[in-house]
Amino acid sequence: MWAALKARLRRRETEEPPPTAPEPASPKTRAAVSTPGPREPSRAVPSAAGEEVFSDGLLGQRLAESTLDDLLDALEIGLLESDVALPVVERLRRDVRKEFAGRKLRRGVDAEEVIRAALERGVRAVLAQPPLDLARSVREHARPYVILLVGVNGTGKTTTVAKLAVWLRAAGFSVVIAAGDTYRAGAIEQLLVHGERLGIRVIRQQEGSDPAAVGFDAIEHAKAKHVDVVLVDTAGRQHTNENLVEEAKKIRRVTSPALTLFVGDALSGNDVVTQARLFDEAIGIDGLVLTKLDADVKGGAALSATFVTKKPIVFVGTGQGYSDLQPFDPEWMVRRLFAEEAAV
Ligand SMILES: Nc1nc2c(ncn2[C@@H]2O[C@H](COP(=O)(O)OP(=O)(O)O)[C@@H](O)[C@H]2O)c(=O)[nH]1
Ligand SMILES: [Mg+2]
Repeated sequence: MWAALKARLRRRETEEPPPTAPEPASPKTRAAVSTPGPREPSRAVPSAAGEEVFSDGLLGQRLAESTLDDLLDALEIGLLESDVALPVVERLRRDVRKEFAGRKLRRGVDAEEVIRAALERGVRAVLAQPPLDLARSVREHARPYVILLVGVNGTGKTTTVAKLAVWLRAAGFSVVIAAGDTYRAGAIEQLLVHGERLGIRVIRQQEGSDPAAVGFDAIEHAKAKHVDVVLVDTAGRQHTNENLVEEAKKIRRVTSPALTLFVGDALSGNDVVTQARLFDEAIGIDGLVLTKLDADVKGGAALSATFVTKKPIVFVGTGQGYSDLQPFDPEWMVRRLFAEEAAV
């Protein structure tokens, strides 16, 4: 995210030199403008560090409101382009504005760094939902601990069920899987393959059967065999699909999950935010799993989904392998978002 934002802020500087610079540009600056440095020809004002957003003329001066607005507009567009949803953009914009309010930029203070620091603080605050420690939650809960995974088609629910099974087993828990996507024979088959590879029991019925009944069977099995955790896969559903939403409500009612996780694909950008909110309204979710972060250069979707739903990100999917699932660490996310170069 930061790498793209930085590029946008610098582009803005090149395209629109501040019209109301309160000091005349120094001869050095003018010379730099007319003969751009050979290494960075697109930069209007190469500085010693090659990093400033503003020309020397602005340093040591209170920022003109119009310049600040310009800058915040560029920032806003950059954030939107990084899949950061509008309510988050507005909040971050306020954070950065506050940082600049009435402030004099001293010579040698890099405005870009000021923006970066304000944004980083804002992002940390956005990500600071009370975290959910799954291993602890399972340990403290009655048996079996039921986890229901919901989301639209293709976001990675079934893959996440398999990854979660591996993660839970490594944490010392026994696991059974309910093949609750009874819509397609392929979905049941997909889980059976995972189950076989991993040596994990998959409870299923035939295609077209009632997924709530499959969940119920799996829970009965877990009770009889003292299995710690039941993972319930479900069919992908659009929040607009009334029947499937009703069905999901029924699965929820019958299985009374300790944890309902919304699985969202980070690559679907702002859609993931809308989906998460609507799933929360329709079914009720406790947390988020964001998948395909390995392929997501923008990074804003994760930020937005947790801000809008006020639910913690519990896990992130970072690949197609069984071990490509990590408990969410906000600092990891901050490092990723503010990497100087795009992560992917
Ligand atoms: N790169 C990447 N691909 C993933 C990740 N999670 C799932 N996928 C892929 O996304 C596709 C859809 O996954 P699936 O679990 O079938 O989605 P479902 O329809 O929600 O059950 C599959 O090709 C998965 O391998 C992830 O974290 N990273
Ligand atoms: Mg599936």
